[in-house]
Amino acid sequence: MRSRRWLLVLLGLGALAAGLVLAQGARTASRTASDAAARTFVPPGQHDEYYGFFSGGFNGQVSVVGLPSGRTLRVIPVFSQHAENGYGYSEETKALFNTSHGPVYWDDSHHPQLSRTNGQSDGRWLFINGNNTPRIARIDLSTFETVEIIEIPNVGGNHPSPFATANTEYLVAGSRFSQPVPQRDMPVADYKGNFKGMLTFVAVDPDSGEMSLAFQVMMPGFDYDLAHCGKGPSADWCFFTSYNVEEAHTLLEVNASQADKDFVTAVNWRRAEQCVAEGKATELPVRYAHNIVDEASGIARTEWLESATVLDPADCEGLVYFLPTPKSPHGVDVDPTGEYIVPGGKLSATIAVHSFSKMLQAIENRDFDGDAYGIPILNFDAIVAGQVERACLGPLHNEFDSKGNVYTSCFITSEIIKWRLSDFQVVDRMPVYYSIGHLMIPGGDNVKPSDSYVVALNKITKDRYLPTGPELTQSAQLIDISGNTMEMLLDFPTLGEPHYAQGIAADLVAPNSKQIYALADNTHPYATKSEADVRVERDGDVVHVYMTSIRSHFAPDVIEGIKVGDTVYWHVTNLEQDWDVPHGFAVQGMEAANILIMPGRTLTVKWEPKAPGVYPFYCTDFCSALHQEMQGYVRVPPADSDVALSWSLGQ
Ligand code: RUQ
Ligand code: CUA
Repeated sequence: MRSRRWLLVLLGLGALAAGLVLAQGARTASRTASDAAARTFVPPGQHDEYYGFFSGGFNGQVSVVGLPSGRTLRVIPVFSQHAENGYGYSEETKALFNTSHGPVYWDDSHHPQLSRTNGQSDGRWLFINGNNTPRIARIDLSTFETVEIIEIPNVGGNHPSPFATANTEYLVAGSRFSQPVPQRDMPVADYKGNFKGMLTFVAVDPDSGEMSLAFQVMMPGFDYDLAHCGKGPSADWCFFTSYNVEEAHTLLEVNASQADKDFVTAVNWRRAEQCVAEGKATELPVRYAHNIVDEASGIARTEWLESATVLDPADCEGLVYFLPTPKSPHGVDVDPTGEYIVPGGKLSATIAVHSFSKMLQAIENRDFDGDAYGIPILNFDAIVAGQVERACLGPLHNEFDSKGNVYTSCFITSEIIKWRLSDFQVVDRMPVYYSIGHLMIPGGDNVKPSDSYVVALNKITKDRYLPTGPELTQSAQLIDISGNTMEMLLDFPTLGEPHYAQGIAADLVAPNSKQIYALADNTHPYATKSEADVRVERDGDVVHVYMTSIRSHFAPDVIEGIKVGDTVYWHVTNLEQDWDVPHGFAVQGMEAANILIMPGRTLTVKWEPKAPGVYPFYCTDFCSALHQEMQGYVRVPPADSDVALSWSLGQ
C-alpha cells in the first residue's frame, strides 16, 4: 500500500491520501479479529443467509458461495466442460455448446444476472454472458443446472451483458469489440466508420424463461463496455457505456484515451419495439445457434436461426441518445429510484452522475451538443445531476444500499468508497486487497437493496493467503455495511476470476430447490426404468447399452461381445428416488473422467474400445457403504470375433 499512497501524493491528491491513512488507522482499532469472525461464522449444521452467484471468469462457470461464510457450495458448469459431472462430455449436454463457429467447449464468463420482477431479484433464473464467442446462458435455480445457451450474432466480445430490464422483459448484449456487420473480409485499417457495434435485446419468456433474439440496434464502431437497464421512471431505457469513441483500431491504451469524454448510450427499448412493429427494422441474414435442454428428457437440442432484426437509429427517431461522460467509463449503474445513472469514469478522478429526469428534459428541449453519426449528443451540463469530487482513482462499478448511499469500487486506489446521492459527498472509505474490479451488495442493483454486506471482488491477491506458486487464486472480501461505516469481516478465495457476482436472500431460492427428478416423468428415449428392461442392442457397429444404477450395482454388470471398432453408447439411468444419491459411471479408456447421473435422470457417454481385452466399469461417486463394489466388466473381443452379444447380472 505504501507505493500506492505515494502515487496519490505524486498525483497531487494529498488530502485524499491522508484521509485514507486516517480511515485505515481508525478501522484497525475499531474491530477485533474475533468479533469479525463471530459475525461471519455459520455454526455447523446451519445455513448461510444469502446465496452468492460468482462468475468464474475465464473458467466459464458460476460458483455458488454462501454468505456471510464465504463457503463455496458448488460450481455450476455453464460455458465449459466440467470433469466433476461430465457436463459437456455426456451426449445429452453436447448440443449446449453449439455455435456458428462449431462446438465451443470453453468461454470467458463475466456477469451473473438474476431474473427480476418489479425490479427485485425473484430467484427463478440466473443468466450469464459468454464473452469470447458471444452467448448468454440461463441457469434454472430450481436445479442449479444450465438449461439454455443462445448465441448472439453480429457481436464481438459480448461484455455489456446480460443485464436485465426491471421485469426481465429483455437481457442486453453488445459489442465490446466492433466488427464488420455483416461479418466479411476487410482491412483492419478501414475500421473507422465501417466497423459496427450491435446493442442487442434478448427477450425472455415470462413463464418458461426461454430466450429469443428480439432486435439489435446497429451503432457506430465504438467499444461498448458495460450496461444496466433502468427501473421505476427509467424502466423503458437501457444504458451502455462506451470507450474508444475515437474509433482507434490499434494501440488503444493511447489512442482510445484521447477524447475528454466518451459516451453513455441510452436506448429506449419501448421505442425500439414500436419501430420494429412499424416495420422500420430490416432482417439481416446471419446464422446462429439457440441451444435448449428439454426438461423431461434432459436432452439439449440446437435450433439454427437464420436472421436478426436490426434497427438503424437513423430510421427510428427517439431510439438512441449519447450522454457525454468523462473519461472512458467502464461500469454504468442505475440507483434504486431509477433517477441516477452512475458511470465509472475509470480515467477520471471525479464521478459525474447523470440525472434521468434531466435527460428526458434535454431530449424534449432538443438540448443537443451536436451528433455522432446522426445520433444526438445531449448537452453534458443539462443532464448532469452532480459530481463526486475527490472520489478516488479508477472508479469502475457501483452498487447501492436502501438508504441513498452508493458504494463505488476504485481499482487504482484499491478501495471501496461510500458516498451519498443526496449531496455527492464521500462519507466512508475502505481499503481492499488489492485492485478491486466489481463489488456486490445482495440486491445492490434492485429497487430495494439489502443493507447487509458488500463483497469486494479483487483482481490481485498477493500476500493474502499461503503462496501457491506463480499463480494465486483471486480473492473476495466481505464487508459489513449495516452501520455508518464499513467494517471488514472476511477474506475468502474464489474460483477463476470473479468478474461480478449477484447475491440473493436464501429464502427466495432454497425452498424451490429440486431434490430428485421423478423417474416416471423421464422421457429420455434411452431411459431404462426398471432392471427388467436392461439390454444391449447392436445396430451394425453401433451398440446401445441400456443400463441402470441403484445402490449398489449396475444392471447389467457383465457384458460380452462388444467388439473392437464398435461405437458404444452407455445410457445409464439412475433409478434412485432419494435426494443426494447420484451415481457416477466410468469405463476404462473413456474420454471423460466420468458422468454423474442425478436420481431419475439418464445420461449417455460414448466409448470406442481400441484393443481387445476385458475392461472394468465402476461408479465414481461414493454412494453407499458398498460403493467400492459398484463395478462390472465388459469383454471386448477382436473385430472379427464371433463372441455373441450377451449381458447379465448376478450369474
Ligand atoms: S468487468 S472489473 Cu468484465 Cu464487468 Cu468490470
Ligand atoms: Cu453408485 Cu457409488
